[in-house]
Amino acid sequence: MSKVDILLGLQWGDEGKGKVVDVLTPNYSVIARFQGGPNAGHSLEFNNIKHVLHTIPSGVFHPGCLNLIGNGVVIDPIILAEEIHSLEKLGVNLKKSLKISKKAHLILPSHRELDAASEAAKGKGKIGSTLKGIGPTYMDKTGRNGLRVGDILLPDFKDRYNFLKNKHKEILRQYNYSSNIEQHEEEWFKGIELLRQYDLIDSEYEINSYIKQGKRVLAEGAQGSLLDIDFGSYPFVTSSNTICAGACTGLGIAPHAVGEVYGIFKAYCTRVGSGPFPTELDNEIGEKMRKIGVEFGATTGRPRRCGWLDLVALKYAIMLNGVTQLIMTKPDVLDSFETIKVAVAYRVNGIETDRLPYDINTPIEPVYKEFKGWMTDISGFKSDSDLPDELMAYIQFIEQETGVPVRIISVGPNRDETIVRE
Ligand code: 2SA
Ligand code: MG
Repeated sequence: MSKVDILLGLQWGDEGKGKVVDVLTPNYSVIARFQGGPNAGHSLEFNNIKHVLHTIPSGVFHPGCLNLIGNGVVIDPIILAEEIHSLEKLGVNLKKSLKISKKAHLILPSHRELDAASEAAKGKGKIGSTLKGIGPTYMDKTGRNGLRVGDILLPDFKDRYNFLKNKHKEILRQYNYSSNIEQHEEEWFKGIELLRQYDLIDSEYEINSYIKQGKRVLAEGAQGSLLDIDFGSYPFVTSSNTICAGACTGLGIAPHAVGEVYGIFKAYCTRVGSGPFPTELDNEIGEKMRKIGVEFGATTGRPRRCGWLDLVALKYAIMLNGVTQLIMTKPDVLDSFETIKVAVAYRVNGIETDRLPYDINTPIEPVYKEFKGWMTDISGFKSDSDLPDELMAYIQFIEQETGVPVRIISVGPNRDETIVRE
């Protein structure tokens, strides 16, 4: 028997999961996605070429590794087909290395329209969704109306599709939203044809048999813990459980089958989309982080909001996930910052607290601890013994506060810019 290790983001996404999964893949036989869909943008870089994955797990660049899209994922056949084609151009053959759960739900062109209509209707209160149809697809899943990947094998699939589309059209009419669903249908059905050529499986059986055979499985999270549908700053969240528990429901594994939980966080914070961000720096310091860290949405290109590391939120995410090992990314972005701040508590209504308030409209004043910046280019460093003392002091403080060791430090986007600590 083996265990399933889980790697997930501890902030608002974009912590660098794609890169780290790609680095860890040689230790695993299977990489599995368990939630989210093409809202995700997982960036990987090697040989100085950047690759962005949306639906396909980040193990694809390692021959021999099996990539599984679990039942908890939502799939847009158009985007999946684009991803498959661009990977094929790079010589990656997915026919053998990609398997897809029959129970994963399908994003219809009308789901995307509904996402746009819902956001438009919200005006200033919009979620800032990626407009990929994620929310409406999960709504149909829990509302028991959805179409699943396995349905494409049924003789009446087209009828089911039309039934759901017409339902959506009715809702769009109520929104008074003029949509153009039919324009995307031809491409969507082409994507469905492509899907048919892949191994569509009962992934819960498959993954449990891998565990029995002692194969090593890594579950790859998308978005971040603070965007979790239950524990994020609702309603400014995504529509799936991004935390560790989501891997159990999104893959069909028992809690006791979970092994290590790798929690990945940036040395600072970013958030794309609306919602509270207590340590946000809406000034030249935040601008500097965005510029050096190239903080733009990997899916939408939107500029990401930037701010200092928030230990209150980080500890919350560590608690929810039972993180056993921490992975820190992008400290190199802070190489030229003379002072670095970390929020160690919040002041809410004049009272200091180490908890996130229930009401997201509650004004939060972060209580900061200041660190001296290292003012050194760390990008070429290969071992933690080379790292400047000021950075080590920063890391040790985080370890002390969270009680979890920082095992990996990523000092650049490339595969080889990774320090694994003993
Ligand atoms: P959605 O589309 O319904 O899931 O949006 C709901 C909220 O979740 C946020 N969200 C994300 N936040 C960070 N990164 C994501 N992936 C892309 C990236 C985002 C992009 O890697 O950069 O390109 O803009 C992601 N996906 C969803 C979203 O911003 C909403 O706040
Ligand atoms: Mg991303």
